[in-house]
Amino acid sequence: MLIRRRRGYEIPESQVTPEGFVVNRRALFGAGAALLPGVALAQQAAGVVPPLPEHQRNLRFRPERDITPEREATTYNNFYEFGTSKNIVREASRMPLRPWTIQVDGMVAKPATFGVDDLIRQLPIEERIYRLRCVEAWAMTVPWTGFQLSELLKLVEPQAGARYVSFTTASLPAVMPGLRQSWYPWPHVEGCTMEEAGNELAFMPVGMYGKPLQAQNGGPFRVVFPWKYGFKSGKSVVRITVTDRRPENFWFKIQPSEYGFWANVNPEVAHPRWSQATERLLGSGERVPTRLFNGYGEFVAGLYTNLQRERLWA
Ligand SMILES: Nc1nc2c(c(=O)[nH]1)N[C@H]1C(S)=C(S)[C@@H](COP(=O)(O)O)O[C@H]1N2
Ligand SMILES: [Mo]
Repeated sequence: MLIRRRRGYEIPESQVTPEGFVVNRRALFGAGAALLPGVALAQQAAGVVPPLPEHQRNLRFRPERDITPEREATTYNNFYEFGTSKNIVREASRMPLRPWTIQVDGMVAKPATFGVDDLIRQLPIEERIYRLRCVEAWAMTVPWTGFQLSELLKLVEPQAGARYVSFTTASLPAVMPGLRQSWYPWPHVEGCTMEEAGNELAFMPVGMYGKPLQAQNGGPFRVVFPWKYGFKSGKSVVRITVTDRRPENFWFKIQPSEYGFWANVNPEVAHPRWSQATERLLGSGERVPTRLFNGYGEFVAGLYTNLQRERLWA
């Protein structure tokens, strides 16, 4: 299925790019003109979020249930930087999404800082419908647009000996009231192993429902590990570090007895305070059985066969 460009969503009227300008900009892409960086920079300086380029849905990843209504998925959020309620859209909308850069560093041959729009242009983007399971036992099914994490890592060439990858969320005290809650170990850092990062499911969304990713869902750029509890899928990422040491993740620091490093979904391993056997679907409110690895075992079970002594499920 072809995702058509849509214009004028979710950004203030004053920032909507006039059609003529969009067409000109695309002509410039085609020509690979030297003017392009200047145009892109001018747009960024104005805080304009460009529409996503056309892209295809990848049918290899089958949701096996209905897509969550867009309204539900974009208004019921966990994003503690903006507050601990599920209703943080208004606060998050104050976060400027351009310019936005991602620093990729650590044990890589070619450390680099990328502008988010450069990545969108350089890397193959596609749509994937993934299930997302929060550790709190609600779940949604979302069409993400993005690229595979492995494609980004290829650009920086991880070195031999690299074992983990960490993802750091933006810390913007001026727009993130949650950062004042100083008992939380900001910034939000989550991580995975190199093998997990190389798995084809590890995805970096820059869009959702065919549109650029909004702030409340981790715009402009986040990570998603669909087989793990949602807290591993860090939002609004500004830094990706390749390292040989296991990152101490945000939720592990808050409550190590409840939230570990691996956090793979397993219906048979209860959270210390509630069962994980079933989950509530956003939208319909239906309760459905939770699936091992959130239903992605065929892709990821092999990552864990030699890790039986690790606390893989919480
Ligand atoms: N930076 C940051 N990333 C975060 C969180 C957060 O509070 N801060 N919450 C996590 C949790 S608990 C979940 S379930 C998902 C929710 O993503 P969604 O709001 O897009 O559904 O984001 C995860 N990523
Ligand atoms: Mo979550």
